[in-house]
Amino acid sequence: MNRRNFMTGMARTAALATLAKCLSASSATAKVLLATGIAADPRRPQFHFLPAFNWMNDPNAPIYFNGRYHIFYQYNPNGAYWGDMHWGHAISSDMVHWKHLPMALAPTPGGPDADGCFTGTAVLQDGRATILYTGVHAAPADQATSKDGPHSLCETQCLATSDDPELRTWSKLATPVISAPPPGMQVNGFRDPSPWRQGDWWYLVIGSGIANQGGAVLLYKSKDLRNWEYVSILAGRNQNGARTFDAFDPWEVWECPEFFSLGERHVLIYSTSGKAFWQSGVLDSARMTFRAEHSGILDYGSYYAPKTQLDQSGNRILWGWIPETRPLEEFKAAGWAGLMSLPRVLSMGSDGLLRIAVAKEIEQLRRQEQRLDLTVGENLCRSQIASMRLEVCSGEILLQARRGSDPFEMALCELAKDAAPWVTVQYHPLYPGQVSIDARPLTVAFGDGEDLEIRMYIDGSVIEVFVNEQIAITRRFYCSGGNPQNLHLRWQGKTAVIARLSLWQISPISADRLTT
Ligand code: DQQ
Repeated sequence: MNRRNFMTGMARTAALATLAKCLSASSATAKVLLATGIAADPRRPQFHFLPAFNWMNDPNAPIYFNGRYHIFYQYNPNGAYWGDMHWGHAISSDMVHWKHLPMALAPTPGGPDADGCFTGTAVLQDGRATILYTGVHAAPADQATSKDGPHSLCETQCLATSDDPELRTWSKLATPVISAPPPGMQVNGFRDPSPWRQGDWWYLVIGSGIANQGGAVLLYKSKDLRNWEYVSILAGRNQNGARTFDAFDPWEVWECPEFFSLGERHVLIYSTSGKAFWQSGVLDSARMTFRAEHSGILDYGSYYAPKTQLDQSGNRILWGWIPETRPLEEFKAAGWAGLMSLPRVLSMGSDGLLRIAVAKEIEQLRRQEQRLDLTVGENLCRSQIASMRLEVCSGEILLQARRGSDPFEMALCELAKDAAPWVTVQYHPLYPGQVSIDARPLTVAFGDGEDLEIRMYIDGSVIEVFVNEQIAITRRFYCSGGNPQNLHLRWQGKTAVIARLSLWQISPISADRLTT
């Protein structure tokens, strides 16, 4: 970084901080100026979805409806920090390019969601779009279901419907459809409803935690989405034999649960303590009990509160919130915080383990492939790798490498000499069932003779890394200075292990980085 870049960067940050403050006063001029700053922010992703301004967190109610994809998300219209939860909304024909629509849900003064419209799920009931979501309002401690710092919140499950072909407008029921946790149950949280249709019934899971027992997923059933009967605890820390012996926080809540069939099995996902988890197993649909057989982590990096939908071909698509990892004051000043992961297709391996792959739709953004010519011998391969570039911090990398008797390492770096790598991938034949990402060893169930396959999607300040469709790890990077970085690869070990190495530039999804 040179001094000029540094000064430009500092000046921009200071100006954006002032503008972010003005924005809470909703000044149109401030918005225009902030947009200008955001459009020039080298840390702002260009092919991931995020709102034009301000804070976003969980994906909400993704649904394919009327020939279009809709994504809703937790949104703070007042600035780039968590609070005053509304639902942002965007529409797409391909899950890649988005158009922002007006906010879909806002708190109703005096209503059950007066202090926030929290996470929820969309379903179609007789063709009509219906959302179940958690409404929160401040309540005395003895009526609270959750504590947010010094504040006591009452969480109830609310319902809204839309008859608009673009789901722009929603009508809320005035009273919650589930107004309290099961009688006698002392909960640490009661939120994020996720319904599905099964036979003649609607079922619903709600994220919860039972005092001194830990996280739990509560199961309800209904004939009409409006009158709900509590059934049982479907899963939890002390259920299914899973995770029972870990040390746990007595205030633990399993947030954003979702339960769905995938291949021959059923899958539960939930988020807690900053990580998103999955379990796969067997549902006894007569008793409505779930026996987990396998479990894992959906993403080892900055990734939380994922939510799924079916795409137009019936694939199970996972969306997740990628949070900031830089200090609050920095992202507040930037005027934006949080983004949506790329759409990930989930499938079930015959071994009962989850497989995760980025949706093929993203490939339309590829341009300018640089592919390593493997026929030229060791020295020329090395110089080819050294000359490959990803410009302006926006691209995709695919590595396929043979797991033989030679160790190797691939690092993604800025061009500056001796710059610390942004991501390092290592393989060592002493540990044939492992790959290390940034020195963290991760177990991969390789088939006989199966190559190591690494895919990376690099975008401004985020890198999504995938290993053999089994492991995902999302990293954040905040370059200093005012310009996006050009990146290159450093290879250690014999290049003869490489079966394929390709880099693509990735096109932005909008002209102005506002993802409109
Ligand atoms: N975020 C929402 C909650 C959910 C949490 C509030 C998970 O509904 O439990 O913004 O990130």
